[in-house]
Amino acid sequence: MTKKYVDADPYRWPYNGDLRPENTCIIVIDMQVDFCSKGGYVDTMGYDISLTRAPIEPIQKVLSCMRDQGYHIIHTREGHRPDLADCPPNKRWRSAQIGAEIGSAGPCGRILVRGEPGWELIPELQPLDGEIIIDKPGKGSFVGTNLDLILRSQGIVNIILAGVTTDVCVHTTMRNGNDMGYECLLLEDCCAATDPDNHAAAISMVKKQGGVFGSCTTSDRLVAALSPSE
Ligand code: C5J
Repeated sequence: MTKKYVDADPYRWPYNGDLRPENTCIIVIDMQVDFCSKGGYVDTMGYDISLTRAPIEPIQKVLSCMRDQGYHIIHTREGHRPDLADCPPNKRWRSAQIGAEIGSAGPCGRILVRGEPGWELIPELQPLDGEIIIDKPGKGSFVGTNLDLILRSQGIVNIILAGVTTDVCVHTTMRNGNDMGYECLLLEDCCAATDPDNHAAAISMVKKQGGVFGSCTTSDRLVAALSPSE
């Protein structure tokens, strides 16, 4: 096997140099209207959506490269059933405390409810035909979904992570994935949090202990590694 690595911190990724389109995916997490657009959940909570919109362009660049090379592309959406039967009461209560109750009507429809305009992926990052979409009721992408079964069935062992928010859904997915034995890479400029300090802290946490949850890089370094050499 010819080994291939992405220049990353704190270690070049993947650890074993087995980087191929067949065994590697990107998971673009929750780039939904509710997280990135005016009138959505994040905006209603009073956070600055310019932060969660910042990764759109770098993600587009990475997706274009990975699609060209035939890598697996997976998208996730956070959302609940219209009857909210899969929304834990404490999650609903917590969201009400901050003025954006899950299931309540807002400018983008019912907040974080499947099928509503706010739950849709943003127009700039629409999946292409054949790309997998995972609907998840929680922060992590593995709990309450068939993501692990899909990855194992497809022979995917390397996960590249992008999306929002770095400190919540992206981190939970990365931590769970790492514990399950997946080799994870966080794309720093393809993620964002509602607080820049939390974004920086979340990246710093990954890099501790020699890469306790995986490694970190940027869109440019990933594209340079994946692009065919002249
Ligand atoms: C949150 C997410 N922050 N996608 N969800 O509730 O990070």
